[in-house]
Amino acid sequence: MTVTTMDWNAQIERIRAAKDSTALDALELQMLGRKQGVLTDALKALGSVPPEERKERGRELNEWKEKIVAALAKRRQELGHASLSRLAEDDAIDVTLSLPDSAHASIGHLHLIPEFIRQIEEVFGRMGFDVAEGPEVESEELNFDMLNIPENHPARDMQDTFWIDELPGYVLRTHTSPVQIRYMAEHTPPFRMICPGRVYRKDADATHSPMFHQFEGLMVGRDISLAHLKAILSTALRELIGRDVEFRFRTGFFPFVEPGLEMDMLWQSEGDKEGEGRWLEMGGCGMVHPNVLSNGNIDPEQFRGFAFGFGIERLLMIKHRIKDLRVFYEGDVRFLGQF
Ligand code: FA5
Repeated sequence: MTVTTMDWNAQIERIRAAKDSTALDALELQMLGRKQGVLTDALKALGSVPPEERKERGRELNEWKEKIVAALAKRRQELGHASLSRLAEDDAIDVTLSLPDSAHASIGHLHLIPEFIRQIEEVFGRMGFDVAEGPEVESEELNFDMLNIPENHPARDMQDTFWIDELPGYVLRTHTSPVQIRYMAEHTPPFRMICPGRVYRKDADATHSPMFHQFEGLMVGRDISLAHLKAILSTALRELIGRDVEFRFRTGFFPFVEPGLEMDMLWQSEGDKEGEGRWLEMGGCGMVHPNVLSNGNIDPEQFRGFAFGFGIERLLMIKHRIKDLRVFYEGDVRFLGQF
């Protein structure tokens, strides 16, 4: 193979003129490719050059190879810089540009229910409560039986259950209390947990919604008493409402606690002229019934615990002085945007 000086200069010119890195890669392959590169072939062909010329030809070819490698590297760098500077131009963001109507360019935020759930998790989390979850389609067994509510017991009617025709034995959970059983079965006392979530009942008026939210609480240990329950609830609820709201405990019946209590908060909107206001029920609570501890594989001779279940919408009604909970679900941004 005869390789003239002119040939190599022309190749170097082609490298310098390469438009982009794809063209450059193709040139590199043509010249230095292991199988068909012209320079590689020329070096291989040195063997057939007469011995007296071989040394000189070899030196020459190696010089060209160095020049070609250097030209490729240089062009590659130039093209790299070119594409980076093009990127910088194309992607430039003008941070001073004002939006067409900046008054409406506000950033969204969470709906007040999930936001309140986060606060609940934070407040109880600081008191060492774990956050648990449970399914919304729940077995009748966990929603009722394991909670000491036997079949045909009137307590089943108290909760206006949605039954599922296609799935006998299952209901849309009427409360978050079945998560007590689920949690007890998987954890060894002492423990404390809360479980916020959606629940369902055939109920609809200004203070009742067919889908609403509750949060359950459960604390089990060797020496847990009603005093712990009251202390924890009073502290947490005051913090969640954000002001010193008036509340009261009164006795209440739930088959899964003994004794059982209900908690009400004074429901008085600003401007209410009624004077003494009204009490709105926030939730139920009490000492976990021994049968329920046994159903959760916990020995009631060794451990005691308290449980509570509160309505999230109801707490928000008190917190923001809202009279009708249906506004939570209407999706009216004039209402939601206030929080
Ligand atoms: C229960 O659901 C019990 N599981 C609570 C409990 C847990 C008691 C642990 C003892 C131990 P109740 O049915 O009262 O209880 O409901 C609890 C709260 O949910 C009510 O006080 C109320 O705040 C809220 N609530 C009930 N029904 C509705 C509804 N349809 N819409 C909005 N909130 C509701």
